[in-house]
Amino acid sequence: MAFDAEIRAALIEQVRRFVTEKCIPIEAEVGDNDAVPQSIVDEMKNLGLFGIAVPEEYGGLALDMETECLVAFELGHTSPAFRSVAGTNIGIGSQALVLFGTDAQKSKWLPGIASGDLIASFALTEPEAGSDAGSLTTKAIRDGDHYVLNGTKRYITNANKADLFTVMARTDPSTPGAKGVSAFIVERNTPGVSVGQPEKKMGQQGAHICDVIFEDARVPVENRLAGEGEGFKVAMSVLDKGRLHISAVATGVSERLIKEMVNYSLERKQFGKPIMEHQMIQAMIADSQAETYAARCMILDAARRRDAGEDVTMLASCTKLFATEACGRVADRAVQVFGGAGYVTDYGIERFYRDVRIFRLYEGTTQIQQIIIARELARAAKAGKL
Ligand code: COS
Repeated sequence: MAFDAEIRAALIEQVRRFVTEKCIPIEAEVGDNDAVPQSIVDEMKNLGLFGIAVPEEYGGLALDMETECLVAFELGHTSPAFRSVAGTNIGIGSQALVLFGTDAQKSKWLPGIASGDLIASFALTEPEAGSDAGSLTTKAIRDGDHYVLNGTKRYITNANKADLFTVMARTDPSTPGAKGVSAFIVERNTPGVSVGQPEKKMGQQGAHICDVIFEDARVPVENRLAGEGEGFKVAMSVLDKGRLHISAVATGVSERLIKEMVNYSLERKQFGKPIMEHQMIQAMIADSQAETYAARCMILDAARRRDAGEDVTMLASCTKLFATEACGRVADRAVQVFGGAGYVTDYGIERFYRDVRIFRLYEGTTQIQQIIIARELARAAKAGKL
């Protein structure tokens, strides 16, 4: 069911005002301090942002995917570190519970996730299992009414603030690949769970990624999501949705950078006139606008199809590939249009240039999206559905 149009417009307007009035003015400060102020986190809680993808009966706003993407476009209009504060609760940290949790599991954790009082993270990647997620080696061995977890997860967003993790671990070590994997909710305060120091990274200062280490961590059987051996499918379903969301965030950043380019080009004069009147500048801005518009249309189409119950695995990969690569090109052109100023910290463009680089990597690299698209096409052809 489509979200009520008036409520949607009011929500988008609220988020736009929050981004414009509260986030944009402190982008540099957040970058310098590598931290989003608590007052901003509190406002995000008040706006209900942590719970936009949680069902109403558990305290969330239950936005449909189209509306979630419209919100994500708005959040993309400022430094992506702000979005990241609630990002895992909106997306990969909560959705395994939303999609596969039992009523008891949902009642226990979703209200806290929706309010932002509990931070949820997604723990799939390992030191030796990145793109080849199905090769993960973290073990979860059944021992009575518990599973005993051992292993290390890597680059886990918001791990340093997380209260619970969706963890993919191998319940059947004798079965290699995706089939031996199960998914669990693991609480941070479980004995044997520890979190490493935040990594120093290229961009998105204010958002953090850390290792999560499991050493004989005993997790109750009732924390398992879906059946034994179904954890990889859980992870992939979560990523299908997450990839749409990230595409929308990246496209929001592209829109912001186009605005920056246009405003700067109207002010900046060279060869006796604003650089906006030079055709080579126009070309860079026009290409950025055309690509960003295309990304926006793709994302909304894929989101509507997901809302209508279609399988959007391939479309989510198409949007992730196109929107994040386009964003990379837009950020590169923004530096070019700003010239020397694009390279200087004060203007903030170089910060966006660094921030957007991760979009092409996380939740599946561009190359993984290409693999998924090609596989889905081949599968459809073999089934006579192409
Ligand atoms: N939804 C539901 N189930 C899915 C699925 C999806 N989108 N994609 C795959 N599956 C299922 C498959 O149907 C298969 O089950 P069956 O054997 O019962 O048919 C199982 O999962 C294994 O799938 P597949 O054979 O495609 O697995 P591969 O090991 O070949 O890997 C890729 C698949 C490469 C797509 C996967 O490893 C991937 O997405 N890697 C990137 C991981 C990633 O995004 N990491 C980012 C970090 S998390 S922020």
